[in-house]
Amino acid sequence: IVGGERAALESQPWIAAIFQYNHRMKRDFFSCGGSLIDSCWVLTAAHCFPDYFPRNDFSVILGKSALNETDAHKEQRFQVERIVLHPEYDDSNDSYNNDIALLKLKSTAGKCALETNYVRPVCLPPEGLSLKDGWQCEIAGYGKEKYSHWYYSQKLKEATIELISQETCKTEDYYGSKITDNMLCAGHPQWKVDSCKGDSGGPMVCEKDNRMILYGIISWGDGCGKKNKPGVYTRVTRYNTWIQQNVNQGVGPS
Ligand code: 4AZ
Repeated sequence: IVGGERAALESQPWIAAIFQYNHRMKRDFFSCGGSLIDSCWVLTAAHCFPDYFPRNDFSVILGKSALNETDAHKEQRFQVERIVLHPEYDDSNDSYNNDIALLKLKSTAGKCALETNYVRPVCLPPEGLSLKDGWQCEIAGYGKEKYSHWYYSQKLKEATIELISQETCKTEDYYGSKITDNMLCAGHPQWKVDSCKGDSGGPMVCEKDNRMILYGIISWGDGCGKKNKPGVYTRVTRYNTWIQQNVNQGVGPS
Protein backbone atom coordinates (compact mmCIF):
# COMPACT_ATOMS: atom_id res chain seq x y z
CA ILE A 1 0.00 0.00 0.00
CA VAL A 2 1.38 3.40 -1.05
CA GLY A 3 0.40 6.11 1.46
CA GLY A 4 -2.22 5.26 4.05
CA GLU A 5 -1.30 4.02 7.50
CA ARG A 6 -0.66 0.93 9.57
CA ALA A 7 -3.85 -1.00 10.18
CA ALA A 8 -5.04 -2.73 13.31
CA LEU A 9 -6.31 -6.25 12.61
CA GLU A 10 -9.63 -5.28 14.17
CA SER A 11 -10.24 -2.88 11.30
CA GLN A 12 -9.40 -5.47 8.59
CA PRO A 13 -10.24 -8.77 10.31
CA TRP A 14 -11.01 -10.45 6.95
CA ILE A 15 -7.50 -9.94 5.58
CA ALA A 16 -5.77 -13.15 4.51
CA ALA A 17 -2.04 -13.57 3.82
CA ILE A 18 -1.35 -16.22 1.17
CA PHE A 19 2.02 -17.97 1.17
CA GLN A 20 3.62 -20.24 -1.40
CA TYR A 21 6.23 -22.86 -0.51
CA ASN A 22 9.46 -22.58 -2.47
CA HIS A 23 10.88 -26.10 -2.77
CA ARG A 24 14.37 -24.89 -3.68
CA MET A 25 14.63 -22.44 -0.77
CA LYS A 26 12.68 -24.82 1.48
CA ARG A 27 10.49 -22.12 2.94
CA ASP A 28 7.23 -20.24 2.52
CA PHE A 29 7.21 -16.91 0.70
CA PHE A 30 4.39 -14.40 0.93
CA SER A 31 2.61 -14.19 -2.40
CA CYS A 32 -0.76 -12.41 -2.23
CA GLY A 33 -3.55 -10.99 -0.14
CA GLY A 34 -7.08 -12.33 0.13
CA SER A 35 -10.36 -11.81 1.98
CA LEU A 36 -12.16 -14.25 4.25
CA ILE A 37 -15.79 -14.44 3.03
CA ASP A 38 -16.94 -17.54 4.89
CA SER A 39 -15.35 -19.68 7.59
CA CYS A 40 -13.75 -22.01 4.99
CA TRP A 41 -13.42 -19.67 1.98
CA VAL A 42 -11.01 -16.92 0.94
CA LEU A 43 -11.66 -14.75 -2.13
CA THR A 44 -8.52 -13.64 -3.96
CA ALA A 45 -7.10 -12.94 -7.44
CA ALA A 46 -6.67 -15.69 -10.06
CA HIS A 47 -3.34 -14.26 -11.21
CA CYS A 48 -1.83 -15.32 -7.87
CA PHE A 49 -1.97 -18.93 -9.15
CA PRO A 50 -0.38 -18.76 -12.59
CA ASP A 51 1.36 -22.00 -13.41
CA TYR A 52 -0.88 -24.67 -11.98
CA PHE A 53 1.22 -24.93 -8.86
CA PRO A 54 -0.19 -27.70 -6.66
CA ARG A 55 -2.57 -26.56 -3.93
CA ASN A 56 -0.22 -28.22 -1.42
CA ASP A 57 2.29 -25.42 -2.03
CA PHE A 58 -0.08 -22.79 -0.63
CA SER A 59 -1.03 -21.84 2.89
CA VAL A 60 -3.23 -19.08 4.28
CA ILE A 61 -2.76 -17.15 7.51
CA LEU A 62 -5.61 -15.14 9.01
CA GLY A 63 -5.10 -12.63 11.82
CA LYS A 64 -1.60 -11.62 10.70
CA SER A 65 -0.54 -8.04 11.42
CA ALA A 66 3.05 -8.34 10.15
CA LEU A 67 4.60 -10.79 7.66
CA ASN A 68 7.83 -11.08 9.62
CA GLU A 69 6.29 -11.64 13.05
CA THR A 70 4.11 -14.41 14.44
CA ASP A 71 1.49 -13.77 17.08
CA ALA A 72 0.17 -17.23 17.91
CA HIS A 73 -2.69 -15.76 19.95
CA LYS A 74 -4.14 -13.99 16.92
CA GLU A 75 -3.09 -16.09 13.93
CA GLN A 76 -4.92 -19.00 12.36
CA ARG A 77 -3.05 -20.97 9.70
CA PHE A 78 -4.60 -23.25 7.08
CA GLN A 79 -3.60 -25.55 4.27
CA VAL A 80 -5.55 -25.17 1.04
CA GLU A 81 -8.07 -27.87 0.14
CA ARG A 82 -9.08 -26.47 -3.24
CA ILE A 83 -8.18 -23.63 -5.61
CA VAL A 84 -11.07 -22.54 -7.84
CA LEU A 85 -9.95 -20.18 -10.61
CA HIS A 86 -12.66 -18.36 -12.54
CA PRO A 87 -13.23 -20.40 -15.74
CA GLU A 88 -12.96 -17.23 -17.88
CA TYR A 89 -9.89 -15.79 -16.21
CA ASP A 90 -7.83 -14.26 -19.03
CA ASP A 91 -4.40 -12.63 -18.84
CA SER A 92 -3.80 -12.43 -22.59
CA ASN A 93 -4.81 -8.83 -23.34
CA ASP A 94 -2.14 -7.03 -21.32
CA SER A 95 -4.54 -6.95 -18.37
CA TYR A 96 -6.32 -9.47 -16.16
CA ASN A 97 -9.98 -10.15 -17.02
CA ASN A 98 -12.07 -12.14 -14.49
CA ASP A 99 -9.16 -11.97 -12.05
CA ILE A 100 -10.92 -13.84 -9.26
CA ALA A 101 -10.31 -17.12 -7.44
CA LEU A 102 -11.65 -18.95 -4.40
CA LEU A 103 -9.51 -20.88 -1.94
CA LYS A 104 -11.16 -23.51 0.20
CA LEU A 105 -9.38 -23.84 3.53
CA LYS A 106 -8.73 -27.30 4.94
CA SER A 107 -10.79 -27.84 8.06
CA THR A 108 -9.66 -29.54 11.21
CA ALA A 109 -12.37 -31.26 13.24
CA GLY A 110 -14.97 -29.88 10.84
CA LYS A 111 -14.01 -26.23 11.41
CA CYS A 112 -11.99 -23.66 9.50
CA ALA A 113 -11.71 -20.02 10.65
CA LEU A 114 -12.90 -19.30 14.17
CA GLU A 115 -14.35 -15.83 14.70
CA THR A 116 -12.33 -13.62 17.04
CA ASN A 117 -11.67 -9.88 17.32
CA TYR A 118 -8.90 -10.43 14.75
CA VAL A 119 -10.52 -12.89 12.34
CA ARG A 120 -13.95 -12.31 10.82
CA PRO A 121 -15.47 -12.69 7.34
CA VAL A 122 -16.42 -9.65 5.22
CA CYS A 123 -19.84 -9.14 3.62
CA LEU A 124 -20.29 -9.64 -0.11
CA PRO A 125 -22.12 -6.92 -2.04
CA PRO A 126 -25.82 -7.26 -2.78
CA GLU A 127 -26.54 -8.24 -6.38
CA GLY A 128 -26.25 -5.23 -8.71
CA LEU A 129 -24.81 -2.80 -6.15
CA SER A 130 -23.26 0.12 -7.99
CA LEU A 131 -21.53 2.80 -5.92
CA LYS A 132 -21.16 6.35 -7.23
CA ASP A 133 -17.94 7.77 -8.65
CA GLY A 134 -16.00 9.48 -5.90
CA TRP A 135 -17.27 7.02 -3.27
CA GLN A 136 -14.55 6.45 -0.68
CA CYS A 137 -13.41 2.90 -0.11
CA GLU A 138 -10.47 1.34 1.66
CA ILE A 139 -7.78 -1.05 0.54
CA ALA A 140 -5.51 -3.14 2.74
CA GLY A 141 -2.45 -5.30 2.38
CA TYR A 142 1.18 -6.14 3.09
CA GLY A 143 2.48 -5.00 -0.33
CA LYS A 144 5.09 -2.44 -1.38
CA GLU A 145 4.95 1.14 -0.09
CA LYS A 146 6.67 2.38 -3.26
CA TYR A 147 6.88 0.72 -6.67
CA SER A 148 10.68 1.05 -6.73
CA HIS A 149 11.12 -0.80 -3.43
CA TRP A 150 12.35 -4.38 -3.77
CA TYR A 151 10.76 -5.34 -0.44
CA TYR A 152 7.20 -5.55 0.80
CA SER A 153 5.86 -3.37 3.60
CA GLN A 154 5.77 -6.37 6.01
CA LYS A 155 3.27 -4.53 8.20
CA LEU A 156 -0.45 -4.61 7.43
CA LYS A 157 -1.52 -1.24 6.05
CA GLU A 158 -4.79 0.34 4.94
CA ALA A 159 -5.63 3.42 2.90
CA THR A 160 -8.61 5.32 1.51
CA ILE A 161 -9.14 5.76 -2.23
CA GLU A 162 -11.98 7.00 -4.43
CA LEU A 163 -13.92 5.18 -7.12
CA ILE A 164 -13.22 6.44 -10.65
CA SER A 165 -15.83 6.16 -13.43
CA GLN A 166 -15.47 3.52 -16.17
CA GLU A 167 -15.72 6.35 -18.68
CA THR A 168 -12.65 8.11 -17.28
CA CYS A 169 -10.69 4.90 -16.76
CA LYS A 170 -11.32 3.83 -20.37
CA THR A 171 -9.83 7.03 -21.85
CA GLU A 172 -6.48 6.72 -23.61
CA ASP A 173 -4.78 8.80 -20.87
CA TYR A 174 -5.83 6.14 -18.38
CA TYR A 175 -6.04 2.51 -19.53
CA GLY A 176 -8.10 2.64 -22.75
CA SER A 177 -9.59 -0.67 -23.87
CA LYS A 178 -7.74 -2.72 -21.26
CA ILE A 179 -10.59 -1.93 -18.85
CA THR A 180 -13.53 -4.36 -19.09
CA ASP A 181 -16.90 -4.27 -17.32
CA ASN A 182 -15.48 -6.83 -14.87
CA MET A 183 -13.01 -4.25 -13.55
CA LEU A 184 -13.24 -1.00 -11.65
CA CYS A 185 -10.69 1.72 -11.10
CA ALA A 186 -9.98 3.62 -7.90
CA GLY A 187 -7.32 6.06 -6.88
CA HIS A 188 -6.32 9.17 -5.02
CA PRO A 189 -7.05 12.63 -6.49
CA GLN A 190 -3.33 13.51 -6.22
CA TRP A 191 -2.17 9.93 -6.93
CA LYS A 192 -0.53 9.72 -3.48
CA VAL A 193 -2.39 6.59 -2.37
CA ASP A 194 -2.63 3.26 -4.20
CA SER A 195 -2.36 -0.48 -3.94
CA CYS A 196 0.96 -1.91 -5.06
CA LYS A 197 2.85 -5.12 -5.78
CA GLY A 198 2.09 -7.69 -3.09
CA ASP A 199 -1.34 -6.27 -2.32
CA SER A 200 -3.04 -8.13 -5.15
CA GLY A 201 -5.79 -10.54 -4.19
CA GLY A 202 -6.56 -8.39 -1.15
CA PRO A 203 -9.67 -6.40 -0.30
CA MET A 204 -11.21 -3.15 -1.41
CA VAL A 205 -14.06 -2.59 1.03
CA CYS A 206 -16.67 0.14 0.85
CA GLU A 207 -19.09 1.23 3.54
CA LYS A 208 -22.76 1.14 2.51
CA ASP A 209 -25.68 1.43 4.96
CA ASN A 210 -23.29 1.05 7.92
CA ARG A 211 -21.80 -2.16 6.58
CA MET A 212 -18.36 -2.86 5.18
CA ILE A 213 -18.75 -4.60 1.84
CA LEU A 214 -16.13 -6.31 -0.32
CA TYR A 215 -16.54 -4.31 -3.53
CA GLY A 216 -13.22 -5.00 -5.26
CA ILE A 217 -10.25 -7.36 -5.36
CA ILE A 218 -6.84 -5.73 -5.81
CA SER A 219 -5.81 -6.83 -9.30
CA TRP A 220 -3.40 -4.74 -11.37
CA GLY A 221 -2.18 -1.32 -12.46
CA ASP A 222 0.63 0.48 -14.26
CA GLY A 223 3.09 1.07 -11.45
CA CYS A 224 1.80 2.43 -8.15
CA GLY A 225 0.61 5.95 -7.41
CA LYS A 226 1.33 7.09 -10.98
CA LYS A 227 -0.66 9.99 -12.43
CA ASN A 228 -3.73 8.80 -14.39
CA LYS A 229 -2.81 5.18 -13.64
CA PRO A 230 -5.16 4.19 -10.80
CA GLY A 231 -5.31 0.75 -9.26
CA VAL A 232 -7.58 -1.68 -11.10
CA TYR A 233 -9.86 -3.96 -9.10
CA THR A 234 -11.98 -6.99 -9.93
CA ARG A 235 -15.63 -5.92 -9.75
CA VAL A 236 -17.00 -8.35 -7.15
CA THR A 237 -20.68 -7.60 -7.97
CA ARG A 238 -20.18 -9.38 -11.33
CA TYR A 239 -19.50 -12.67 -9.53
CA ASN A 240 -22.28 -13.14 -6.97
CA THR A 241 -23.65 -16.23 -8.73
CA TRP A 242 -20.25 -17.78 -9.34
CA ILE A 243 -19.20 -17.26 -5.70
CA GLN A 244 -22.48 -18.62 -4.31
CA GLN A 245 -22.38 -21.65 -6.61
CA ASN A 246 -18.90 -22.62 -5.45
CA VAL A 247 -19.20 -21.79 -1.76
CA ASN A 248 -22.60 -23.46 -1.30
CA GLN A 249 -21.74 -26.50 -3.39
CA GLY A 250 -23.16 -29.57 -1.69
CA VAL A 251 -24.93 -27.49 0.95
CA GLY A 252 -28.68 -27.23 1.27
CA PRO A 253 -31.50 -29.14 -0.35
CA SER A 254 -30.86 -30.96 -3.62
C1 4AZ B 1 0.85 -6.00 -8.46
O1 4AZ B 1 1.80 -6.17 -9.22
C2 4AZ B 1 0.12 -4.71 -8.49
N1 4AZ B 1 -1.20 0.11 -8.37
C3 4AZ B 1 -1.00 -4.53 -7.70
C4 4AZ B 1 -1.67 -3.32 -7.72
C5 4AZ B 1 -1.25 -2.30 -8.56
C6 4AZ B 1 -0.13 -2.47 -9.35
C7 4AZ B 1 0.56 -3.68 -9.32
C8 4AZ B 1 -2.01 -1.02 -8.58
O2 4AZ B 1 0.49 -6.89 -7.67
